[in-house]
Amino acid sequence: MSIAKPVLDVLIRRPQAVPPVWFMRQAGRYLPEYRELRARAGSFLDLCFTPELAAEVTLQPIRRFGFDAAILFSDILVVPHALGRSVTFEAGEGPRLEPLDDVAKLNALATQADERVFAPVYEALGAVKAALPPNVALLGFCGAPWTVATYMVAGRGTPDQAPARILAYREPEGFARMIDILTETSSRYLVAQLKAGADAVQIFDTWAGVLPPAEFARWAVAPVRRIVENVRREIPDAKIIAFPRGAGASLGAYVDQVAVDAVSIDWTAEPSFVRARIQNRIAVQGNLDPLVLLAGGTALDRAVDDVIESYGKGPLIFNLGHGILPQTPIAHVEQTLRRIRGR
Ligand code: 1CP
Repeated sequence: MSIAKPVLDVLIRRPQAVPPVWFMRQAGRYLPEYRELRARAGSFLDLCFTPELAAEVTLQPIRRFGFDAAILFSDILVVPHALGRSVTFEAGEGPRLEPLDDVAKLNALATQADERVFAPVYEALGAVKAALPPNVALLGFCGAPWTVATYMVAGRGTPDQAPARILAYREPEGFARMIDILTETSSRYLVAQLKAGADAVQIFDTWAGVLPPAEFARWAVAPVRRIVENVRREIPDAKIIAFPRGAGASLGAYVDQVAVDAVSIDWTAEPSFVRARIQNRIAVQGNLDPLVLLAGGTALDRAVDDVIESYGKGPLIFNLGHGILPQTPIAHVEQTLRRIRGR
């Protein structure tokens, strides 16, 4: 007899009495066991590409908190790495890439990823799958082409992704070539993650919300729509969550055009709009403010109750509106889980 995974039940639109819960970036620097292992691992990419270590870090928050989903420990920037771009992670400073900031570089970008780079990721998924409790879902992921492109162009995180936006206006054809390469590579990468044991995959479009409507349609909607189509051509019942952060009122059109099973929403979402326009069709995931989780206290209890009152009658996966912050006290995560689970 197979044991149900509540996250997968929600993805087929079966609301749960107690919503399943996981947190974006649940493996990471707020956990002492992560910091300890990270210090021993060498570079961040070594951690991502050593299957035993990536699997161990993936499992740490499951053991400590009993989340309902484990998300594979890796990063969205392994895709540019596999496309031959240099990617490093400086301690405390975030990622650094060799900027791809003119049309000659865009046109010289490799069309095919070095697939061998991904082998340890699939191995890590297999190891996590074997170790997970049967009710816990395993999530794979990739970055959406637009978000990955913003880091490839700027070579680092920027507040408003201006370098990529400017390049997309100036060199739309070269930019589209890069987006197409990322779309095809990411599609194959997600299919392979699902074949390696992921129960579902999430597509992170962290920077979707900086785009005006026409650019949002071209760079955020169209590529993710194609990824979903490509993945479902190979795996028709693939379960896919999208996180078009900051999409706001465009979320309705997004869900009409991108046939995902759930969207992850941020804390600025308006509940009546989301219920009427999104949750009537697909599951929602979200959307606690990571800052209220950090702040704690009665404000945290109230905010947890608000998410459940706003979305708990429909299909809901409880999550944050964006990643957990490194300064978040562990006691606040425990408080949140007690509040959700009523004990
Ligand atoms: O020193 C460290 O330990 C590095 C911190 C760190 C961690 C823990 C980075 C660098 N990446 C990760 C893991 C990671 N990244 C996961 C693991 C699974 C999980 O627990 O959720 C995932 C899903 C990501 C995805 C990711 N990486 C996104 C999309 C989601 C989001 O949070 O917006 C983005 C934008 C990145 C890029 C990235 N990698 C790392 C950092 C610090 C950043 C952000 C850079 C910036 O914008 O300044």
